[in-house]
Amino acid sequence: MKNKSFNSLIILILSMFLLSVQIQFTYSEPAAYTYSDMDCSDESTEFNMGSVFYIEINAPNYNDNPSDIDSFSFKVNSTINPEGVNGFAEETDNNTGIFRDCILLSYEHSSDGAHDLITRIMCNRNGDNVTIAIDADNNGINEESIKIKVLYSAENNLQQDVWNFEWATFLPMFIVGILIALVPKKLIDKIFSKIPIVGSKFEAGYKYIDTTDKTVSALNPLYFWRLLLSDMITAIIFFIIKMMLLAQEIPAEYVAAGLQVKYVIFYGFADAVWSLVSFAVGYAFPMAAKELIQSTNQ
Ligand SMILES: [Ca+2]
Ligand SMILES: [Ca+2]
Repeated sequence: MKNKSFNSLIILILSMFLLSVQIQFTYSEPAAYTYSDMDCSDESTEFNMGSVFYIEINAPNYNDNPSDIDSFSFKVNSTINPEGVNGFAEETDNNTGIFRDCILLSYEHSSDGAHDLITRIMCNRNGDNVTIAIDADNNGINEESIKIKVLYSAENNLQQDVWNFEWATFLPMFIVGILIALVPKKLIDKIFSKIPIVGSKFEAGYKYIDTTDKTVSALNPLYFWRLLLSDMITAIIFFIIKMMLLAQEIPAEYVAAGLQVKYVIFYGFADAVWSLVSFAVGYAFPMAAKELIQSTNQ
């Protein structure tokens, strides 16, 4: 009995020793892992298109200065951007030898990382593969290579499409705004006096219309319940946007993802906002300039 417990004690001491050796071994070896969270606790190598992920690199060889934060760069590329960019790994504290960076799977462009600047790698929105190559022991040769699977994300693609500014929709409305602002007031009055919807008085400025307003609700319950220009211009904007919405086609990827309704609402709303903004700028700018010239002449 005594012998048995002695053996157990020996095994316990031996396993503790082995465990400590194991831990030390893991820490001194250069290694890199990717995570979905900022604290680097949720390890993963698959991330949604458009999202951000985090990388932690154990690289004691780059800890040149024990009383300051060190940094080094590594390489990131995707299949549509094979030349890639430089990631920027920054030490977590003065003397840890552990470095971190944050990488964005970008829709628009790739750009190098730097202190306080995120590393961006452009990816294929329908799914891509990213490779991260690291010279973790600082001997001039990359030995750590992490393969990241970039997952197709209908929701992120949708958001990208909705809030991305496009000159193609902004410019035509901007030009229409300028043209209408330049038409003489008398002519505008004459042309639009016959439209019975909302009066015939032509005024520059803004107007708030209540959502309970029956006329406006009947015109378009979805897009125009807030900020509107003058009575006449409101009617014009409404008709133009209505035509644009009807002409829109829902991309196949959203239909496949079952996002038709969401897509129409979000895209339609964003489109209406862009159109209204561009029209308002295009309309207000020549009017303001005209007033300014008149007031300086007086
Ligand atoms: Ca350091
Ligand atoms: Ca190396």
